[in-house]
Amino acid sequence: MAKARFIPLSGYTRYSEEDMLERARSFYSRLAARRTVRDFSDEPVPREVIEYCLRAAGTAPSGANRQPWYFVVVSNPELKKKIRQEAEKEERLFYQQRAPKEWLEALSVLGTTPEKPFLEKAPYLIAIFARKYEKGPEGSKHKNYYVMESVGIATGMLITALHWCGLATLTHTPSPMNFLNRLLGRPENEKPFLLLVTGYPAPNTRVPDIRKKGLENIAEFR
Ligand code: IYR
Repeated sequence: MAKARFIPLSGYTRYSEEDMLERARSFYSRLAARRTVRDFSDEPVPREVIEYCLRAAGTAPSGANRQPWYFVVVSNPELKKKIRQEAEKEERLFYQQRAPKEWLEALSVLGTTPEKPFLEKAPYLIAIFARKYEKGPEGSKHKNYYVMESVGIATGMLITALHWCGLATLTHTPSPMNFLNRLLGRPENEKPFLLLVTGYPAPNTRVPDIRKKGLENIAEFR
């Protein structure tokens, strides 16, 4: 069994209470300005920005530090087209057959449809995979822990990082999305988690008139 090794905590910054409050306020107001968009510009985005945002996501905490995530960044137009075709095939079935009435009702405020032009238009589709287990030599399997929690946290950090850089995102979950393994050549120990569409919003993009709950409705202190 590996023995725990410890090193000094470096890079930690403590702020005065006044500075903390200022940072908390301004971070909140930056994040509160984030909106999911479904209408993207095809303007290219520097790849290095995406690389740093992925590095930021890769700093996420994870169960037993297994870092059970894998990101495939798709910009190739033919590949984006194939992803769109497969996603729309599933989405048509979802909207026309699979989705219960109650679900469609819940979605009605968003105005979503099975048409997903953004999958070809946006410069980057980031396919996020959750690695259920790791493969050792001779076919042995090593379980990962809290995989969905870990990948969810990393995805949240990725969305935050991209927003911080001025990029818009759309968390897209065609269901089922196993086709991503096939199109992107990912192994069976990886489960598609979501497709994060990224780029600049199209000029004059409009978004649904929906609000976030206030603090009093999402938290309490005891
Ligand atoms: N995957 C479908 C449906 C959809 C489901 C949820 I939950 C949303 O918040 C939004 C859409 C689609 O992308 O249209």
